[in-house]
Amino acid sequence: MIKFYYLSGSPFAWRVWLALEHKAIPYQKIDLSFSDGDLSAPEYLSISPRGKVPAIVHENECFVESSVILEYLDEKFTESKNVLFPSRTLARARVRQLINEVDLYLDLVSRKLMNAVFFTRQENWDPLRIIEASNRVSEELATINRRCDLFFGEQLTAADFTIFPIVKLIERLGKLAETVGGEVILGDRIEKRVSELENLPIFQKTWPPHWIEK
Ligand SMILES: N[C@@H](CCC(=O)N[C@@H](CS)C(=O)NCC(=O)O)C(=O)O
Repeated sequence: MIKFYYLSGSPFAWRVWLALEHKAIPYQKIDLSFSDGDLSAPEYLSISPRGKVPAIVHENECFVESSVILEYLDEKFTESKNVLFPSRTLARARVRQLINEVDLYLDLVSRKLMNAVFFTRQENWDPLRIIEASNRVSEELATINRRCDLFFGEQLTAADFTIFPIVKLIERLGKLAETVGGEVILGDRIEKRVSELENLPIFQKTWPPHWIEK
């Protein structure tokens, strides 16, 4: 059975959890704690050399990088009727494009906002830094929002499992940013897609346990 190394609140780990559930792949979820030092424990570093989540172990092989894990799961577990990557070349390229938009651009700016509000003590918050980071996040979201029709269709794909977790995290960051005048704009199409996904059972089931409200 797949061992799935998970950290609550990580959008990348959430992506893999959604994929496992969507494809109904049996797995054992191992909850790691950042504050307990689980990610830097030698045992975990032998699985995930950079001490990052998610990671999976399957058939004695270790896999890291959430987008690679999704591709692996899709290619390995072909008996599931639910695919993560469409078989048509064009549709598959567009799913990969969305993943790259998130991993190479949106993630970068959302980390700036996360550092400014989550990882800075509130008494040291710099409103200008927070507003600037909020604007950068909004700009990146706008480039995705404009092309939503290319990325999302009738079927759930890896594109949905990629956008949903990071948008949910950004919403939380945005609420904090608002308190000092920052504003994160998700975009109408992203907002619509995310709200449609939110009520589906797998999204509810995989909600980060430490996020109290749903
Ligand atoms: N590109 C990686 C990103 C993984 C990542 O940055 N994970 C964060 C949690 S969201 C992490 O493990 N951070 C701990 C650390 O860097 O020490 C992926 O897609 O899996």
